Amino acid sequence: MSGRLLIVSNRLPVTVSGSDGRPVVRASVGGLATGLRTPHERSHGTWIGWTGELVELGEDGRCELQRQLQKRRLVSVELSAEEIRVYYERIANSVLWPVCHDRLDQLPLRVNGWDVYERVNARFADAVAREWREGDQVWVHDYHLLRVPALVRERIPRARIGFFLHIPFPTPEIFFTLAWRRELVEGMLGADVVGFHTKRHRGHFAAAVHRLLGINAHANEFEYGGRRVRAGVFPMGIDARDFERRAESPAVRSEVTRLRRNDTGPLLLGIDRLDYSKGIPRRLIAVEQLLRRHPEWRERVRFVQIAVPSREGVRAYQHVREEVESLVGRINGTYSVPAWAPIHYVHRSVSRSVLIALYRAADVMVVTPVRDGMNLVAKEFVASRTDNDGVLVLSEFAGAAEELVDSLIVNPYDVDQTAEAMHQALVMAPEERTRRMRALRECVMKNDVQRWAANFLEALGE
Ligand code: ADQ
Repeated sequence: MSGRLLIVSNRLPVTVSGSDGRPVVRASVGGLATGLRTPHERSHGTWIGWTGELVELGEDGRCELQRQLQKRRLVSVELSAEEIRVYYERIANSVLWPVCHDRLDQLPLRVNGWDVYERVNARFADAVAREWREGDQVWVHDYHLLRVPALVRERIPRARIGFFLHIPFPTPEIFFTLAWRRELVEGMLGADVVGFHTKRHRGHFAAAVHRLLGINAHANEFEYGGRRVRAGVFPMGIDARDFERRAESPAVRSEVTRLRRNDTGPLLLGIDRLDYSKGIPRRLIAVEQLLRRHPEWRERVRFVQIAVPSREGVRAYQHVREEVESLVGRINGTYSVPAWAPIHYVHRSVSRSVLIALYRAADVMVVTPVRDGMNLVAKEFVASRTDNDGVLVLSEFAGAAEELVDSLIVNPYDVDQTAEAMHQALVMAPEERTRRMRALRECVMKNDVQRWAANFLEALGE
């Protein structure tokens, strides 16, 4: 690649906190931040995004923040309180997120604010136009910025632009409920390469383009606006070597021993952001069904659910939290005895070493979203299992199911089937567990996040 890479995402790959009015900038550990770190550094490019809501910094603090961001070659796009509320919390998280996860029931009754979404997307495009130099490539990420590729194209017609959607593209029937369906699709078509996690999401996109604009794809390419737009499939991976290395570390080993202490019963594990797309309520009911149908697991099996607080300002997220907590209470109330409870529910984020220790200690990892773009938790579990043990129960509606075919695939809406898969995982013979885990590991270790970024950028460079 000759030019630089300009990465554009809603959030910058850092978190900013404050101490005594001075900013503290820390690198994020998220998948995107890790995967794009190398291309960002190697190409000496810029990363354009929002810092997240800032604590009170004062004039000096703000200057200091700009200096620190500049050192990391990050450019911040600032959002007003109203823009955060409308562009981020309403349009992105309360409208686009539920529609892309097939949850029309979560939509507000009246949707307005597309003008604010457009205005913020235009601000990101302006920032790109200021940074762009001849030969640079632009890589835009996710549903917050669906209009950005077209808006950059307006400003720099000859720019090389890529777009990647991290969440599902729903079927046209569902996508068409959005008043701005046409503008959004045209926004994405501003790119030269539009990437998805799975063939299914790409298929839905192609069907939407056909029905809205009458354009057919040939060999996954559209002729649009006198250009060729390629729709590609790039399943995202994780920093698999890093998980593998940490899983072997003394800190993780001693944490596994601590988790396992005084306990001989098997451990089932769920780890998610607390989001209605992740299928936590039905997963809890499946655990209940497991205890009902297979009483031999009572007072033996433990289900640990870690749910990271997420988007707490959005009402739908408060509802899902209440639903989960009431189910945990009901199921524990029914099945617990003084020395044992079936469900251990933790509503907070855990450190990376505890996270990996949990992956290592689990007998069965239960990943049952009702809809998920990819789901990196499933891959993190696999990468952490250098012991070639542990069983993955995986929803057919997670993008990861297209690749991780050696897991036990379930339909999360079929609670009885999910409960039976948990049972099957618990009684699975060691040889079969090993055979399946080896196959899963081969896939996850090979198709890691570095490879994902390299594949996308190669397609963009063609
Ligand atoms: P998410 O919906 O956030 O991502 P996911 O892919 O599972 O979902 O990634 C979650 C990340 O958060 C993982 O790296 C995980 O380790 C971390 N995490 C989860 N729970 C945690 C906890 N309790 N404590 C600490 N860390 C925790 C969106 C899409 C996905 C897509 C990704 C990447 O919704 O479908 O896979 O982007 O494209």
